[in-house]
Amino acid sequence: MKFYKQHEEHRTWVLTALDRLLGFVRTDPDFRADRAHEEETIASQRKSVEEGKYRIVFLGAFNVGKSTAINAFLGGAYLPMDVEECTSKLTYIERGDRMDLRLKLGAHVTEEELATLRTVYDDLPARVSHAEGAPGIVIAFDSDAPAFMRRALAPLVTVMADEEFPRLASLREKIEELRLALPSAVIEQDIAFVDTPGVHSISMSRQEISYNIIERSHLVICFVDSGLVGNIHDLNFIKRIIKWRGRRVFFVLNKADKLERDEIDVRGVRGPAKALIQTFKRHEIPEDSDIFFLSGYRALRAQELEHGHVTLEDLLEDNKLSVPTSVRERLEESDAPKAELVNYLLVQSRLPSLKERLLDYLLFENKEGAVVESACKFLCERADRFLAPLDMEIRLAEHPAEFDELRANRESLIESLNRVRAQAERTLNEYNARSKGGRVGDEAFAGYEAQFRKGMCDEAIEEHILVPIYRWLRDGANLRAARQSNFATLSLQVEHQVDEFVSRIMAEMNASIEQAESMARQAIAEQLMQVRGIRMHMASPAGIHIHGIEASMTSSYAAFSASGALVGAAAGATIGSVFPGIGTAIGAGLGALAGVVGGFLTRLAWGDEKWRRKIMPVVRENVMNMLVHGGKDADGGRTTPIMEIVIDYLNRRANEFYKAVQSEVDNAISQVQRECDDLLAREEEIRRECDAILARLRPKAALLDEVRERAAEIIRQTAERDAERV
Ligand SMILES: Nc1nc2c(ncn2[C@@H]2O[C@H](COP(=O)(O)OP(=O)(O)OP(=O)(O)O)[C@@H](O)[C@H]2O)c(=O)[nH]1
Ligand SMILES: [Mg+2]
Repeated sequence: MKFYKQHEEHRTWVLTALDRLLGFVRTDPDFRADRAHEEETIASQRKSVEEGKYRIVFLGAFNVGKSTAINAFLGGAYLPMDVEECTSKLTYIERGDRMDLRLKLGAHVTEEELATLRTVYDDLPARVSHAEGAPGIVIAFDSDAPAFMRRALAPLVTVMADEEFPRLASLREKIEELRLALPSAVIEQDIAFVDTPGVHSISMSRQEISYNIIERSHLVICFVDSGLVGNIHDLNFIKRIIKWRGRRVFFVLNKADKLERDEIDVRGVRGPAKALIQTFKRHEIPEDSDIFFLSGYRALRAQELEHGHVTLEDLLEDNKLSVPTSVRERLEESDAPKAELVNYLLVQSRLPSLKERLLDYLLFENKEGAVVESACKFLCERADRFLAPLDMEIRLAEHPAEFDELRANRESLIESLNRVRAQAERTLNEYNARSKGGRVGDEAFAGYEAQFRKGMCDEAIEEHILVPIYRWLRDGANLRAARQSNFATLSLQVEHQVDEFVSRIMAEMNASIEQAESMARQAIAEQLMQVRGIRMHMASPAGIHIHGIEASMTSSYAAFSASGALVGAAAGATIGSVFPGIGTAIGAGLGALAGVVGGFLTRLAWGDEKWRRKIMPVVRENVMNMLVHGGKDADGGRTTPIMEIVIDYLNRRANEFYKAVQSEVDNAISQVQRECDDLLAREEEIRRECDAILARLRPKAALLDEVRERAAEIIRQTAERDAERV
């Protein structure tokens, strides 16, 4: 009975689990298989669990006590019993919501037959109606009392009905089988009893019984009158049943109340059991068949008393029960004689042990009928099958390949980008050192300005301009020619010297600038190539689809080549625009020189040496003004010295080159950076998508997993229990 409780629990769970599965299959968008088909399979599985009955067929000669024993199992006299041959129809007894009786008919019932039945049932609290669908009649009861059912059955299933209810003969003819539904307190959930007419009965052939009933049943209980074991009729028939697919047969030696105490011996050492086993031997029936003694009558009466269908006095007066005097005396002294009698009769009847063995066998040994277990296998298999695609999706969402690839890719790009950025910074710093002064490795650079200032220092001016002029003036012819030309030739000579001097310094400067810029240009070009490499890598990481990458690549190539040109233009254009300024400055400076020297000196009649001494300071002052300090123009305004112009140019050139290069690098890098940001955004998008998928799928998967695990657990438990038994 402990097992039965467990079985009931499992059964309830299986029904709920099937409903859950059905709900998933029916409506869930994440169910990925043939909906209609699965729905049908689950529904039919559910139906078989719901209706899953272990059918126990009661077989045996007429009058052996089959109907009485079933009544005893039910705890009330629902089925008619008689001292004469009684049952004439196959009758199923199952559990239902309330008491009713359904007749399955071979042909439609006539209104006349129905009317007759209603008349016969006149004094019963029962309503007679047509069954839905196939031909049949439903008799619904307003009360559960066994007597009402018994009385309703009497005109339909008994042999004597032919005499007592001849008007219902045509209806009886049509009855193929009867189904009794009894309320839940009376009968176990998964059990159906099948009452059959005595094997001798003419109303049903053995053939019919074997094909229609035995095949659809799980246990056959063969009833033998314990007083008549010697002449069991249908042993060949019984033998066939046992051999037939190994159908289990219990032998019940009934009416054990008529036996002497020492005759009741299941081991078969003496009494009817011994006789039965000998008969088995003769007929080659396996001797391990279970043999029980039973007094169905005692069991029934005990329960009738317990349920108040009869009184204590009724039973004490029942001769068939033959309650011994010792028991009667005990009852007289008892505080609860009713309970005591019930208990005494039940124990004597041996019904409880038969019932226990019977449920035990049906629910746990009888594999063919193990509806719950097979439903568990079904649940396990289906849950697993439905779970597989969800699991797969969950795994993908937990570790999306695309996501990992994107991230790894992005991280490596950022790394290379940072490397390029550092290289570019180093290059620009080197350029700064070369142009503004500083160190590059072991090498020290003065910078453009310092280099230029050094080239144009006083000593250099002295050496390269003033000394040659002085030397030129030493030539008397030159001096005279200068005086005669109002110093125009001197002016020309100074112009020539200044021009040569400035040009030489500028050529040196240009060489330095060219070197610094070309080194920077080359290094930066390499770094930009790396950036381009990064971008190209971005465009085609394996298996990743980044929308719009093609378009952005194209535009970036365009930007790259355009800005490459820009670097060159920035450097070249400034030089061109500054050199004419130097020319103007020289021209303006020398123009002033000629005027000044002429204005002071033309009228004096000095000797050559004196002339030279007077001229040289003026030349010097003007050259210095022109180159270094700045002089006065014709309107008295200050002229900008060449030094300032060139230094200004050099600084502007260095700054502009630096800026142009830096902005190109920045552009290229920030373009890549933006694309990395896009990748990051895509990663986050994927992450969000995955999170949404996980949030949606995980509860469903958990549900399926729970069904699968619990079903597997039940299967395991069952297997363990079976192993234990062996
Ligand atoms: N003494 C005694 N009599 C019993 C017992 N069981 C049944 N009987 C009686 O035996 C007779 C036949 O009982 P039924 O239950 O109608 O027998 P059955 O096997 O259903 O008979 P059919 O329906 O004709 O096949 C009735 O008078 C019962 O009271 C029992 O355990 N002990
Ligand atoms: Mg009967």
